[in-house]
Amino acid sequence: MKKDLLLGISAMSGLAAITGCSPAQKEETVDLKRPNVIFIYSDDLGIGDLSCYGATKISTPNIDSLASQGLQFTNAYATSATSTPSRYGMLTGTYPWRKENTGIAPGNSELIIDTTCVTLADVFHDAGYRTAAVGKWHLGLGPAGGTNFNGLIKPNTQSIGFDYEFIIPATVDRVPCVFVENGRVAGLDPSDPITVSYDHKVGDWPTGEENPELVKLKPSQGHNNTIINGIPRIGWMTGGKSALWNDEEIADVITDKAKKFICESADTTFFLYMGTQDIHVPRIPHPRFAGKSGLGTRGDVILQLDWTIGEIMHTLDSLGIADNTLFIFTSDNGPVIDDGYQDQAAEMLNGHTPMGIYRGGKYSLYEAGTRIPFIVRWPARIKNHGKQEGLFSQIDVFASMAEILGVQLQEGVAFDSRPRAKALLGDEQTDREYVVEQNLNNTLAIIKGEWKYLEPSDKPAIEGWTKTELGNAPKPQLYNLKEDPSEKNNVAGQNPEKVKELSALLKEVSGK
Ligand code: NG6
Ligand code: CA
Repeated sequence: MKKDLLLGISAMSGLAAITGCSPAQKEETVDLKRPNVIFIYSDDLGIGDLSCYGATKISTPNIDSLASQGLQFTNAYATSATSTPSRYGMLTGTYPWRKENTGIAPGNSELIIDTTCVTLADVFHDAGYRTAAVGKWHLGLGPAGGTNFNGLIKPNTQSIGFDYEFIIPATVDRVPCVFVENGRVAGLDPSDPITVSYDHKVGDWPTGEENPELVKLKPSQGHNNTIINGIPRIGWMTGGKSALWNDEEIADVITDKAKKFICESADTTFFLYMGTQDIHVPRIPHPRFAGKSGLGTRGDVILQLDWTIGEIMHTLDSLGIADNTLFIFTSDNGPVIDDGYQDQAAEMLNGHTPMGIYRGGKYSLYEAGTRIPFIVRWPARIKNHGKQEGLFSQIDVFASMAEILGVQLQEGVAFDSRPRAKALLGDEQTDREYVVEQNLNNTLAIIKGEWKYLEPSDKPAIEGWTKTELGNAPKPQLYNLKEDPSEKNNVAGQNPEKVKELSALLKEVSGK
């Protein structure tokens, strides 16, 4: 069934070239079962990085206004403390740790979502929406055995429900440093084919390891393979010179593609899944933002991210479709300060606290690893503006969307996702029954009510390259998040019954 539908998609998958948006507003029809949906994943953005969440050293006016026109979640979680698994969880509605190979993907990884899996994009596509993936992808492309970036890359996002794609294959610190549009590297000269390896050097382009004098941004950890635009990356590549991106322009390029997709789809109903490269390392702001935050490049790219959100909001306004567009803005995992480049992020913090009051950060099972900003705006539908304090997980976006659309999911589809549209849209302030979290080492935690249990792990407490406490410990940990949101006091010893209850629940959910 899915196969037939996909054949149908490929025939119409190419979007016609467009030169810009018609400013003419259309009469907006509000159908509360068919909103346009925009889901924007920022990268490594912390709950303390936005002024609407209390940051005082930086101002994010566009994201703040998105929040003030909708709902700002204070108790929302990504499934995982790194990118690939969180994205996998959101798009499949299944916890990533149920599947092998869902850890941080290299730039030549195969597509890790099975093409037979019904994804969130499939749900929208099958409901007649026009669907697109724009920006950071990081879920692999192509068949097992490594992506061939020359020619048509298949399977791609169009094999799992997206009509249009314009994507960064992995992360901006990983090769290949090119965009892929509808299965082909954008701007590739066939006479200069791309070779990529994550095992050994390919070609003769300089590397950070061999030619550190050629580097304009020095690594603090790793990041010493092929140098592209003066930045040493993870992995080696050669070829595809005409297709290489300019780091300063990535935000402009992907924002433009997203806007064009919205413009082109304004007459129909659309689902835009967008991953920003901001604020992942290397943090390279456009000159418009460089030096503007006073917090170094990490702050500058937060301003750039805020600009992107403003551009998308203005596009909706100019088309007169903001009212019936359900707009979700969030982050794939928590914040990190030094993530492998000497960009002075720590020295320039100036009192700014990306983690807020929370312990840990990206990679960690502690709160700052997965408790993320999460904002939902849908003017035609959300009437209770303000804070949503109920416990919420990105895993439930899938089933909640199906609920809004009135789509019945087949058994087994989005296995871990629960329909929570009432919480998502602020009709009620209720907690999810429980939320499961995952750190870099696949150690799990479970939150239920005010309690959080971290399963014991023999993995290291800190991996040498992160500086972040991962939350691994040989003994069980239990925190009362209401009394101790910063997870300072492990009260497992005083509460053996709670430990027993939550470890049993985690075992039941995870099957391990
Ligand atoms: C790590 C990288 C880090 C980042 C991360 C993935 C080093 C030392 N660190 O291995 O820089 O790329 O992977 O980040 O190489 S994520 O947000 O996409 O998951
Ligand atoms: Ca990330």
